[in-house]
Order: sequence, then C-alpha cells, then structure tokens
Amino acid sequence: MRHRYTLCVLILVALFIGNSDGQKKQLNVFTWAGYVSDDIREGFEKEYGVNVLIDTYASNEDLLAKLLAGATGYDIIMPSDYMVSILIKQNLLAELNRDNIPNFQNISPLFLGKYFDAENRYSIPYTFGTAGIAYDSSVVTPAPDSWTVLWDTQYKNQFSMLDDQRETIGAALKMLGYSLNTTDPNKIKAAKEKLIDQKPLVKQYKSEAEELLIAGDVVMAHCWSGDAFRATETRPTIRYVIPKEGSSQFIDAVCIPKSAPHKALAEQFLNYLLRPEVNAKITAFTKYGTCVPTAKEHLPEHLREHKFIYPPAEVLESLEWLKDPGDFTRHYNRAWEEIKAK
Ligand code: N2P
Repeated sequence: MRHRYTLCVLILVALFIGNSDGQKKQLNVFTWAGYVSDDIREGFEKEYGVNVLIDTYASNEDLLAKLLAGATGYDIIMPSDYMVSILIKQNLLAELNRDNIPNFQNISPLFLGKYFDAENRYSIPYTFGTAGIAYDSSVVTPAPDSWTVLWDTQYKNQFSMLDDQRETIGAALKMLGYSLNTTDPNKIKAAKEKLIDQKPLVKQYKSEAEELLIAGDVVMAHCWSGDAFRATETRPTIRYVIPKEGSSQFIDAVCIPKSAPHKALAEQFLNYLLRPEVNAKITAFTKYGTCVPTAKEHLPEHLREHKFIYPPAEVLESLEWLKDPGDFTRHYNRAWEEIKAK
C-alpha cells in the first residue's frame, strides 16, 4: 500500500515537472537577423504554451551548409526563393499539410506558385524585398544611381558589402551588364576580378548592414531594402537606391526541414504567421512587404505603399530573381572563396 502511495506521489511530481516551464516544448527557428520580432515570438509562446528559440544566419548558403552538415534541431527555416528550390532538390524539406494551415488562404496569389515551389508544397511566403545601396545623403553626394559608386575610392573604408555570395557577385555582374544568374565562366571571372579590385575599399562584408548604418560605421552599404528602411528610422538622412543597371528581388519563404523535431507545432506557427494581424507585425518590424493583403488593414498608412517596399514599375522591370544555377553553383562558390581569401 505504502509503495503504491509513494509511486502515485512520484508520478504526480513527474507530471508536475513535465508541465513546468523548463519542460515546455520548444520551437527552434533558424532565420535571418531582424526577421522575427519579440512580439511575434511572445504572442506564439503565450498562446501555445511553448518556448520559441531563434538562431540566425547571414546568407542562404550558410543555412544550406548547416543543414547539409546534419543540423537536425530546427523546426522552422526561412530560405529565399532560389534556396527553396535547392533544398527541395536536396530532399531537406518537409511537405506541408495544408489542412493544418487554413490561413494559407490569406496569401495573395501574386506570391504563390512561383518557380521555386510551383505548388507551394514546401513553402509559404514570409516577405519580399530587393537588394540595393543604402547611403547617407548628408555625406554621399551627388545621390548615387549606379553600382559603380561602390568602386569609388573616395569612399574607401566607408562602406560595406553583403556577406552573401549570390548577392555580392550578383551586384558585380549587374554592374558589368550581365545577368545575376549567368552560367558563363568568363562573366563570373570578370565579376570576381571586379570584387577583388574592390576589396581594399570595403570596410566589411556584413549582411546585417543596418547595424553599421545606424552606428555610423559606414556611410554606404550594399544591403536589402527592409534593412535600409529600418536604418532610416534612426538616421533619417539614409536613402535607398536600386542602381540603374538593375538588381535582385526576392521572396523569403518559411519552410519546415524534413528533420524538424516538432512538425505539428511548426505548422501551427506557419498558420499563426498568416493571421492578418500577426502578418502585419512582420512588415511593421522587418520593413519588408507583406504577402497577406488583409494584413495591410493593420498597418499604419506609411507602411502600406512605401517606395522602399513597392518600387515604381520601371525599377521593378530592372530586377531579376536569383535562380539555382544547378551544377554551375561550384563556379559561384569558388569565385566567392577566392574573393574572401584575398
Ligand atoms: C533581413 C534580411 C533578409 C533578406 N535582415 C534576405 N533575403
């Protein structure tokens, strides 16, 4: 009898510990810096009684390398378009069960059925944006309109480039008048040489460029539109330009790795992100565009149609999507390694 009593007490204690804070289920999110705000994270934690842990990467290739190296703890990742196609090909993504994501219907068809996941079997869109140049208009005059400003020796040590091989090689390719997705080794070589020439002028390769702009460590940065927008909030003299030679545009997606330990919870997180009021918080925080039209009702006026988010038609025409170059990727990899090693 006494034994049975002790056993009951032990079971109760175990159940209590099992439900206490330390044992809460954990959703592990691997994403870009400045992408998931505290209020989005805390809202989900509170509603679902879980902890959300956020880890960040600086480029799609960093994400891929981590997954290929066997990282298995992540429930949510946010690759860009072309990386979604690569991850699908590598068999690293879980198929989404739409029954668990009823808010999928809130997504604008404009952001669905894209080349990288034609039926959205593996991804939902998170945000969209562009790459360009952020500059402090009180220092950089006249206002730049070309990638060539990033080769101007008067800005030596005063600007940063993205720490991102496709974007940075892409900027040099565009400056030379080539496609971001070239599969011509001579064009890659020319872009590589340009970036090697530029290297003594570059203060830092950094994907979180808004930090450098806000701190005043640089007066110019090759960066993404939302990060430039965020920098203007602290430094209103910052402007953003998409160079006349053209640039990249992206959709960043939300996916669940095949190895996710908490797939059901991850789908609940996807569904939560697609609520209009939550989705509005993504744009309010990241300053990238929302893919949920009804989210706009929850956004302040100035964020609904801002030019950092919605470039004019003629600029849009100059933008290219980064695509998976397949086996040719090794040329991009090698060029990037050589640039970084110099
Ligand atoms: C967020 C940058 C994400 C954009 N800081 C890259 N696709």
